[in-house]
Amino acid sequence: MGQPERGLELQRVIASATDKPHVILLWGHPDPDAIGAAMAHKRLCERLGASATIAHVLPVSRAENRALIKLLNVPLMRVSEPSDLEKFGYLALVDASASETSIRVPESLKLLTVVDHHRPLQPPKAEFVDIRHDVCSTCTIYADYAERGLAPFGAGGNDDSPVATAMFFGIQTDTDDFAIATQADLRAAAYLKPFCDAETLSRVGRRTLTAEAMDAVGRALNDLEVIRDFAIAGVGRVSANNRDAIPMAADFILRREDIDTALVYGIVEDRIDGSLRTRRPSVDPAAFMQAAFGDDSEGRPYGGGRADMGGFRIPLGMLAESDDDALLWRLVRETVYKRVARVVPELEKKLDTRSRAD
Ligand SMILES: [Mn+2]
Repeated sequence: MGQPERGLELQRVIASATDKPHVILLWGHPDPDAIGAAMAHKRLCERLGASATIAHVLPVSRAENRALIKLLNVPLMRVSEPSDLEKFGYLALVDASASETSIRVPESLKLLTVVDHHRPLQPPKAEFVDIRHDVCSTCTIYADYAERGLAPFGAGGNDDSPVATAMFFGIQTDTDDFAIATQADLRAAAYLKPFCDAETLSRVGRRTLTAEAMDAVGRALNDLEVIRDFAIAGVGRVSANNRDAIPMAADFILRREDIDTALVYGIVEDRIDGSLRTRRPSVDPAAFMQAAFGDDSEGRPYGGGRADMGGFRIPLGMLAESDDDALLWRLVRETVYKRVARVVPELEKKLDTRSRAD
């Protein structure tokens, strides 16, 4: 497999790039796996003599993730302009193989490392790339490096507890509380557990949600349309901070026993934001997204996905300036239904009956 050498190779690449500061730029809304892996990467950089900053563009949208960051004191830098990234020389990506699309990365920033468990759209061009498909979490890969001797936990009298705790929680959330964990994920969790802070773990594990997110889930249930084993639901408008109410509602709807694929969407700021969840092996979320929503004018797909989940973002453009939220929502729902009807044709009829009922 050559896996033992991967850690040595990563060590070599980081240790040969200590001349300029590193930035670990998180993709999308930071989730526990990305946060845990970023902390692991930052820890490695610092052990090897490089300075590293964890940065993100989009807000941390889930209450439980904000709690994780607060409880573990995770140092995060929010960036909004490309110039915010100019002081860094090296870029590290964790839990993603392409850099965040909502910001232009300065040319001077060199993509150094990519560690991920998702299938890449294009093979990333970085000095070090470790993409594994036999794990469900990026934190598993970083725990594997440590277990194989790259800055092992607990050695050297350092307090590794916040990093280990974040990594453990990252594995826990990306494996649906270990339900879909592979042997490698379970092994990594077992390796990290003795270094975790048990109280912090149980506090972040409470999975609190905001009142707004709960309301959004309620609206999704009200709007639920079921076609055989496919469900679609809209949540209306949600704030950027509560954007994760959309995947949360999709996860919840998927728990209904007669449904195996759920698509939930809503308006977030100036765009339509949606999440697809599926339990059915024959449904490929990326292909579903492509068939329904296609590409934007620059040829980039509106949506993407991995084996069991996918998402899409469609900018509303000038329509977003409309003051008539009810009208805007009707337009959004009609557009989404029409597009999804390319994959689930019966949806077109639902739209007809619905608009007549209006
Ligand atoms: Mn992940």
